[in-house]
Amino acid sequence: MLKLHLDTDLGGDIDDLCALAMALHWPEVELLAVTTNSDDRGKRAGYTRYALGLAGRDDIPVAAGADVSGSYYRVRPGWPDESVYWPEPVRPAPTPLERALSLLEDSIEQGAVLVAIGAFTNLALLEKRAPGILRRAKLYLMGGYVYPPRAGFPPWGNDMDWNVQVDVASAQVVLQHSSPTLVPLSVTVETALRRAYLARLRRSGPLAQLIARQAEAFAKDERMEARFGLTCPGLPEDIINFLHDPLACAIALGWNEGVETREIPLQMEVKDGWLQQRVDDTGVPTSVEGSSVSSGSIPLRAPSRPPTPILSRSDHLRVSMGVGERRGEDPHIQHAGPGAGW
Ligand SMILES: [Ca+2]
Repeated sequence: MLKLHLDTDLGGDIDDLCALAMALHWPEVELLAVTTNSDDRGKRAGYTRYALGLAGRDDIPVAAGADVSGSYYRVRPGWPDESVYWPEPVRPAPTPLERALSLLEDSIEQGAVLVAIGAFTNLALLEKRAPGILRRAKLYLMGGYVYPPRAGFPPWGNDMDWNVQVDVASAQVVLQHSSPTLVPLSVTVETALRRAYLARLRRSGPLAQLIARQAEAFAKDERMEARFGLTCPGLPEDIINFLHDPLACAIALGWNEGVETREIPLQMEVKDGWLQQRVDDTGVPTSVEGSSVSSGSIPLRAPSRPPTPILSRSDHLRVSMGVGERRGEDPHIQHAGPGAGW
């Protein structure tokens, strides 16, 4: 049984909810705990508990980690309208930060795969509390930006790498003190939650129905069918959202169809407050300007690191949000069969 820990910003972009549902239904996986980052007095933790409750999994510990009041973040994430996205008011579930860090630490010590699908604040705070721990973690990060998306997909740049750029200081700490596998935006933009899936989601379990509800609301708010479905030849016309976080989780859990993971020597630096990564075959340590670090202008020196595993495409990524084949199960990620349109 593979052990898993999710560190999430569930409650904003709906792909975290999809990732959670997928993880709960992935065969031979035990979800040890969920921690939230960029939380707001336990709001995300409350949403997470609510979602776990719909799946009958109140037994899984949830703790609220780094809070938006902590001045970690470039911007304060916005919140979708709770009365539209959730079927009833959801009670926040605040907990002490130390509780979240302890859950993370326990999961790492138990050998869990740790998947970070939000800002990396909690991981950086844990490294400060227990120096060296991240180096021992089986860590997968949804984020990083080395190559642009392929033609046919949104031509997003480094500034769209939310999980890194919303808290650059933490991303720096994590990348310097861990050996993560990066699942970058340039690959996750080749996934899609499609309107075609909604009918089946509505017929599935309570958690799938919540995803369907949120997907409909998200489609109205984000209008991705018009913005990307009609303009990006690589994407289905009925795209409601990308599945950044489910893909990161799937890769962490062993998914390898249509993708490959390559080891690339990366160096990073911060320019004008934005973290930039680049391939550096020399492997020479590079100074990193500390302009966005609380220590002010003290330059940080990146340690010499082994190459970073980074997800790439072997040919054509074929991952989609599907629903269970049997018994009205909640959704999991599944192979989009031959002939899939993207
Ligand atoms: Ca997320």
